Amino acid sequence: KDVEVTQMKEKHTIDSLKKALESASHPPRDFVGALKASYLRTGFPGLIAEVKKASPSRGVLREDFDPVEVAKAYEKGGAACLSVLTDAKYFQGSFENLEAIRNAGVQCPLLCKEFIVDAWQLYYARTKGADAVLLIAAVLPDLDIKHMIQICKMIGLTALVEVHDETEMDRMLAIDGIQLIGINNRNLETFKVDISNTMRLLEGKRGEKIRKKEIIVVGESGLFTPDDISYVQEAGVKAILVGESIVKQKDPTQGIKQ
Ligand code: IGP
Repeated sequence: KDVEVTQMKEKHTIDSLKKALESASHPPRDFVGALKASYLRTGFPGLIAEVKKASPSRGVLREDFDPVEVAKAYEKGGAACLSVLTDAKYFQGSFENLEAIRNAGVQCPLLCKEFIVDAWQLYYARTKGADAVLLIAAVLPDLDIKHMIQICKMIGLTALVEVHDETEMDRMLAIDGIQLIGINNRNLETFKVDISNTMRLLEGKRGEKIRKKEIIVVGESGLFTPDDISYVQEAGVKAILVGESIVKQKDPTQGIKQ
C-alpha cells in the first residue's frame, strides 16, 4: 500500500487535492446521522451495505458485478449508507467505482473502504466523493489515528475506526473525538469470523464507556441471518456493515434473508 500511495502522490499532489476540495461540488453527507435516523425509524441497526466484488477469503463474490447497479439496489432495498471497496489488490475495487456511484445519483452517504496508511489518502478519498473513511486500529498507531481524525474533521469526512480485540478497543476508547467504532468479527490473520467477538468487546466497563461517550458501534463482517443481527443488536450495536451475504444475492434489494 505504501508503494501504491507514493506513486499516486506523485500524480496528485496534496496541494492539487486541497484546491480540488475547495471547489468540491459535493458537500459531505451525514454518515452518522443517516445511521441514527435509520435506527430510530426501523428499530433495527442501520445498514451499511458493502459494494464488494471479491475478497481474499472468498474470491469473486459475483460474476456479473456492476458497482453502480449493486449500489442502486442497496439504496432501493433500504440501506442507510454504502461502503465501497476501493482497494484493487485484495478486493478488486477502485476509486472509479466510488466516483461512479457518487455520480450516479445515489443519495446514501458513502464510506471509502481502503487501507489508509497515509493522511494523503484522506484528501484523495474526499475528492473522489467519499463521506466517510475506515481507520484500522490494527495498522495505525494512536498518534496517526488522532492526526487523521483531526484531518477528517477539517475536510468533512466521518471516520469509522475499526477494532478487532480488547486491546484495540481500549486504545480507541482513550482517544477523544471518535463517533463511530466498528467491531470486526473477522480475524485479519486467519480470516475466520466469530460474531461473539462483538458481544465480548461490548461487555462490562467497555460497554458503559461507549454509552457514556455516545459512540455508535458498528457490527462488521460475518453477518448472514436475521438471528445474527438480533444477536449483535442485543450486544449493543446500532449499525451493521454487511458485504458477502447481500452482494451475492440474486436481487440485492432484498437485504438479509433467512
Ligand atoms: C463486510 P462481510 O463478511 O459481510 O462480507 O464483511 C465487511 O465487514 C468487510 O468487508 C471488512 C473489510 C474490512 C474489508 C471489514 N473490515 C477492512 C476490507 C478492509
